[in-house]
Amino acid sequence: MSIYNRLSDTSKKKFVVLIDPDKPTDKEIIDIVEKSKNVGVDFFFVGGSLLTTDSLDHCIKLIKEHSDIPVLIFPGNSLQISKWCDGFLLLSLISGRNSEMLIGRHVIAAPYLKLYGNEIIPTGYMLIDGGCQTSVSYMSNTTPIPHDKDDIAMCTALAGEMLGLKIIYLDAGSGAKNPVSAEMISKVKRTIEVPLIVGGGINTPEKAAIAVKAGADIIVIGNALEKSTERLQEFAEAVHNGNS
Ligand code: 1GP
Repeated sequence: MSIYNRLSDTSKKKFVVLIDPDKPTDKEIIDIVEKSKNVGVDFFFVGGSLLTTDSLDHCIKLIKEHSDIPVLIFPGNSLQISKWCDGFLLLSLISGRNSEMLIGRHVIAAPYLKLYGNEIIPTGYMLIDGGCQTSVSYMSNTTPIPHDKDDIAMCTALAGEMLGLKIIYLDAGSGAKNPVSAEMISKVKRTIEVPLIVGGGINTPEKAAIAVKAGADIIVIGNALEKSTERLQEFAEAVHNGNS
């Protein structure tokens, strides 16, 4: 089954663990991978707004040595490409108006992605204000959609879908103070037919449950699990218990 078919099976809510390859040691990566297998994590996303080491390939290979959970690159820039991943979220940052993030970087990355034969997931990536400046909004030089402007988010997601993007990702940014609101998630979900990923600032299982209940199909957790894996199982249950 293709990665996209798995992502778009919306009958089952998906739990994604985001790993920033720069941060953890090998031992920490193996630890979270082993624990992830036990609790039924559906995918790993790997990437970061700014990588300062040449760790992407190594991180992906290490994850794959220890599990069969698919690994998707969630790229922070066009250098974050690897032939070892199972899929690649080709992000068009549709909440912003920076042409480099809408198409420019993609032109540079496209021949390498073709060469590596990665499965490409064309993704409408939308940054939502999470109450603080995040690395991704700074690095992408884009302004997030205001937290309470549900109508702008709905129309942006709809336009992304109409342009042919296969999945929409609402992201408050890693470490956001406030996650995307339940109201916005639910309105965007009702507006589009493609699967909806939600992440950024979901730092408790309770917040994950709220996002799932509001209509998120796929939940991404990064920061909270970097700090501690203690609540990994609770996160998994919060997401998977939302299955319809
Ligand atoms: C960020 O959606 C991801 O792009 C995850 O965010 O690190 O805050 O969980 P957190």
